[in-house]
Amino acid sequence: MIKKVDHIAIAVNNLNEVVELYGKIFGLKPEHIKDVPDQGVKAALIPVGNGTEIEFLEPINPQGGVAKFLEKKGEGIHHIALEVDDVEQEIKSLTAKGVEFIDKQPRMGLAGKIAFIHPKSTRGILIELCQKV
Ligand code: CMX
Repeated sequence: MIKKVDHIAIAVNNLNEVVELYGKIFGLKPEHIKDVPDQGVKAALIPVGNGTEIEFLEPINPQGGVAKFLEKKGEGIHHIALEVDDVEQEIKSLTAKGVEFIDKQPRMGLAGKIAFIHPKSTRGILIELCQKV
C-alpha cells in the first residue's frame, strides 16, 4: 500500500551549488549528503515537511544511470519515490499485474529498502518504491 510521496529526486550537475541555492531561496537545509557509490551518485536529502523530501543527485560515476540521464535530458526531475509498507510484497503484487521492475529484489538506498519500476511500465516516469528500515 502506498503511504505517501517520500521524495522527489532531481538530477543536477553540481549538488553543492544547488543545495546552496535552495537554502538561499527557501531556507531549506540538507539532512544528509552522502556518496552512494553502488548507484553512481552523491545525494542530498532535504526535508520539506510532513516527512517528504527533495533529493538532489549528482553523478560520481560517468557510466551510471544519473550521468546518462543528465547527458540525455539535462537537469530535472529524475524519479518520484513512493513510500510503501513492504517493498517485497509490492514487487510481487505489481509484477502479477504486469508491471516490470528494474529491481526484481529490493536493495538498500538512502531512503531505506528500495526498488525501481521500469519507466516503460509507468509512461516514462521512473518510480522508486521505498520502505523505511
Ligand atoms: N526517467 C525516465 N526514464 C529513465 C530514467 C529516468 N530517470 N532513467 C533511466 N530511464 C530509462 C532509460 O532511458 C532506459 O530506457 P530504454 O530501455 O528505453 O533505453 C531504461 O529506463 C533503463 O535505463 P538504464 O539506465 O539503461 O537501465 P539500468 O537498469 O542500468 O538502470 C536505473 C536503471 C533507473 C536504476 C539507473 O538508470 C539509475 O538512474 N540509477 C540511479 C538510481 C538512483 O537514483 N539512486 C539514488 C539513491 C536511491 C534513493 O533515492 O534512495
